[in-house]
Amino acid sequence: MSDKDTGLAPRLKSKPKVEKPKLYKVILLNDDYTPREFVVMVLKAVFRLSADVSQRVMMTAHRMGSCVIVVCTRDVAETKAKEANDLAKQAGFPLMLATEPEE
Ligand code: TYC
Repeated sequence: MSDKDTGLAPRLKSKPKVEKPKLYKVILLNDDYTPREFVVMVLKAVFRLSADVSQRVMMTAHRMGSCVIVVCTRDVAETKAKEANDLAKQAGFPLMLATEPEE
């Protein structure tokens, strides 16, 4: 008896009902003027990183030119980057955080 006859054959690969959200990186960019302590303060306040992790992330950006802080949904990434960029602007520092889609 073939599948056609019984009508009981399982449907082939149905489309997943919930799409995986695309993920975005929040990237810390180095500059020559923002004080290290200010960068660490922003990482602790906006991203809730520990003092130790904030220091490491800041030093990685300082040495390498940039450092990924977190990977999250687009909405969260853009909100956090804006919060941090606004703090820097208010304080008069050129610190910049950018977002970019993850490959
Ligand atoms: N390079 C800055 C300095 O020497 C410190 C710094 C680190 C600035 C990381 C931005 O993303 C940054 N004062």
